[in-house]
Amino acid sequence: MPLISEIELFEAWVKLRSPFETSFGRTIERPAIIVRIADEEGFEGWGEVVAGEGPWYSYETHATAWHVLTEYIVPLLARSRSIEPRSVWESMKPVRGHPMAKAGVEAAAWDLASRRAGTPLWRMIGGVRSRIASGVSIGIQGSVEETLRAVARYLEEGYQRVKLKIKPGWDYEVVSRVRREHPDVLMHVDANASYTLLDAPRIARLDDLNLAMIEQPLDYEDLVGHADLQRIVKTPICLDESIRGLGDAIAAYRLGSAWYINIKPGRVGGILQSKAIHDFWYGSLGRPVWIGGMLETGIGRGHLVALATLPGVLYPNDISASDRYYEEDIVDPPWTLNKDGTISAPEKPGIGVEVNVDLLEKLSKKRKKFKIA
Ligand code: OSB
Ligand code: MG
Repeated sequence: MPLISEIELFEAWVKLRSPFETSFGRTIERPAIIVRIADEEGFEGWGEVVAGEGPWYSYETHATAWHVLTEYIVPLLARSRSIEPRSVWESMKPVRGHPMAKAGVEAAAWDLASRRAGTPLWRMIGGVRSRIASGVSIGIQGSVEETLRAVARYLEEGYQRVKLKIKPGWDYEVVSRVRREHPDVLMHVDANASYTLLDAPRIARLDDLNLAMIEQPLDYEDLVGHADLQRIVKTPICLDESIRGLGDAIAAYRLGSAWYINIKPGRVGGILQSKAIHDFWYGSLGRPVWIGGMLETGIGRGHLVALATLPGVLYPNDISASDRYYEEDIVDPPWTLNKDGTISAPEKPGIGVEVNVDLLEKLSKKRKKFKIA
């Protein structure tokens, strides 16, 4: 097996087509640290670090990820030099935490491994479907009318389900209006940890609205609170921020904190950890999972598409087409939505799309190449 010969990091800044607002803030332009790993035979693989500009969704930021990657993770990989995704994961173990930084590197190793094998990544990790169900996550808008317009537009495009971002003061009124306009649409809400248990009666009003789930209503550290809330609220709870690894998934099950889990490789440290959670939640418990998103560029989206082909991914994902996020994506071809509201898992090797390196370089404010020998 050839060894790692180069690791390259790009700090790209990508502009969203429209601002994305959640309970924790508004994003217009976001950093995307892109990781490229090359081996001695000239094969390469790409990954994306989903850490945000500030420590709002998680404690990681693009700056902490850059620091941990350049000072600690790259030196560890330079010592082991193995291109095998499992060894890459093992060699990063001395670094505690920082799952987004690790996931970006592990993702590049998976892309590399599947390009070398001439296999689509989704087949290599055990995927079972060649089209994945696509949903759309709709940020907090300026008004109910704007929300209704956004929902109508995305449904027109064919998305299979909508998720509305909510927060205290922006919840029942807007969601009930959307429900009235679209009585049969598959729909859920995401609070991004903005409520407390004291809001339980307010959250329980949502039970009238036939929502598939309520995503992360309470604090990310509060598994017990979610279990208490689930005894009051009938709509199934889905955990996002709270699930940082398999241990959290097991605890959430034991406590009864959630019926669903959304899996984001960046949040849990990569594809192997994502698979472990999938295998527990679906394989052992028989409960569905779905794949969440972090407004990834087409590179990170490629890994999400691959994960969404796993057998237990049985609810539409936060994986939308490139044009839902960006005027111009950094991959070729861009991700597109089929008429039936699916995205096709490519038959090409790796994540199945090529990186537009010229555009990536143009968008990058920082760039660092490590020759490994
Ligand atoms: O909570 O799911 C979330 C985006 C950034 C940070 C957190 C979340 C989101 C989304 C967007 O909901 C999902 C997507 O990439 O389409
Ligand atoms: Mg979420």
